[in-house]
Amino acid sequence: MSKKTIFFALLVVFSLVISACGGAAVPAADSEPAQGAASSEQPAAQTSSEQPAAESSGQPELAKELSVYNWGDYIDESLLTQYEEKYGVKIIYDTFASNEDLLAKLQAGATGYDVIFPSDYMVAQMIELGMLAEVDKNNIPNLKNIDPFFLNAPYDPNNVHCVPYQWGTTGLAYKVDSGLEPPTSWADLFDPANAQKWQAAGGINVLNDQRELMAAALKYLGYSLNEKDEAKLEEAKNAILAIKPYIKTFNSEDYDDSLLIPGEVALSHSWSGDAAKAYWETYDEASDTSQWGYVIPKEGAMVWQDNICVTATSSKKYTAEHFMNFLLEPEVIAAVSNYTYYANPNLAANQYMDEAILNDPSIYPPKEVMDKLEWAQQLGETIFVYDRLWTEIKSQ
Ligand code: N2P
Repeated sequence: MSKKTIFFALLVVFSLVISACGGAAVPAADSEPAQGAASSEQPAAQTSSEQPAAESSGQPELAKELSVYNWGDYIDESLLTQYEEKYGVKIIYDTFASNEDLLAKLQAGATGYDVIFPSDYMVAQMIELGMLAEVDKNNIPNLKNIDPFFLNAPYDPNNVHCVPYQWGTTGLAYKVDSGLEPPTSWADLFDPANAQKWQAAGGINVLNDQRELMAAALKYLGYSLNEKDEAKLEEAKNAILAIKPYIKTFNSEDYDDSLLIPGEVALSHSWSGDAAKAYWETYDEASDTSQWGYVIPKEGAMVWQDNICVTATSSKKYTAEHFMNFLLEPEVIAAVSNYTYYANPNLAANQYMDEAILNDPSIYPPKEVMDKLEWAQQLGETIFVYDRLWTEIKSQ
């Protein structure tokens, strides 16, 4: 079986598994919405920074600038330069550490951002809060490149607001020469005796991300990562506090480059792509070994999909859609994933992807691993409990 065939077999398995466990995405190629469904295209409003439609093309002109707010280390920034040079649009680029940081920043009144990259559950929450614009799919023809399995997810039916970017899992990255056995369980992080050993072996990093760290602690305790019961959430908080003395860093923005690759920690709560980057950047061809490994703990973990969306406050919706369409070009999104080591759902991009990434089971997990993963749901009012617990965790 060729490497490509293995990849497609894995993708099929992945699709089946996610459907079976009621995952986020519902294959719906035949229920693709009518193009006119997303009909919020504003007539070039007075407030828009875009010029009214030119008679000849029927399209507004591109704005001079576009403000993009993305996760830390989640794109090869030379692609932004490529876009700027090709289309004459200056990209103002800024990054965040977590979905909650993104939400807080927008809720605090930051109205300047046009394009943002929330995960699945945060898309649902932002739609509910009226924070996302509807997109005009006529301006995003590259949507045709997306595997239909990843479209029409329950958090944004018919992709009225967002298009898929990349997806991945959250597990444990470990340094293989730390002298400790590779982790297999969240207890390797949350049992204080184990945490103390990892601290002594080089240190521990956890994601600076309240939903992710609570999810890990909830899984350790045997609960769903969508648990809303306050007593169980308190338990998870206490599990985190019990190992806090052994945590060296809370970093979800540049931990792969600043902590994993240089060997500044021995264990890290980690997203799949960042762990894969550490694996490949420390890979030694001669011995076929790397300094970093990645596991999904046996209790299970989070699987997520990040999306490209336009803010409701953007006055540059056409330019934002134009930029989204650029990111969905097969060569462009392949270059994104070849740089970030995350999986992307763009089928037409596979021919441009590094074989090593397409065939890496820590990036595209096999069925038995996918079976253990859970998608995050939006938690409604429970987010206020999360905010309180997170403040307690960070301040104690
Ligand atoms: C990469 C950020 C991954 C985003 N550094 C996780 N949703």
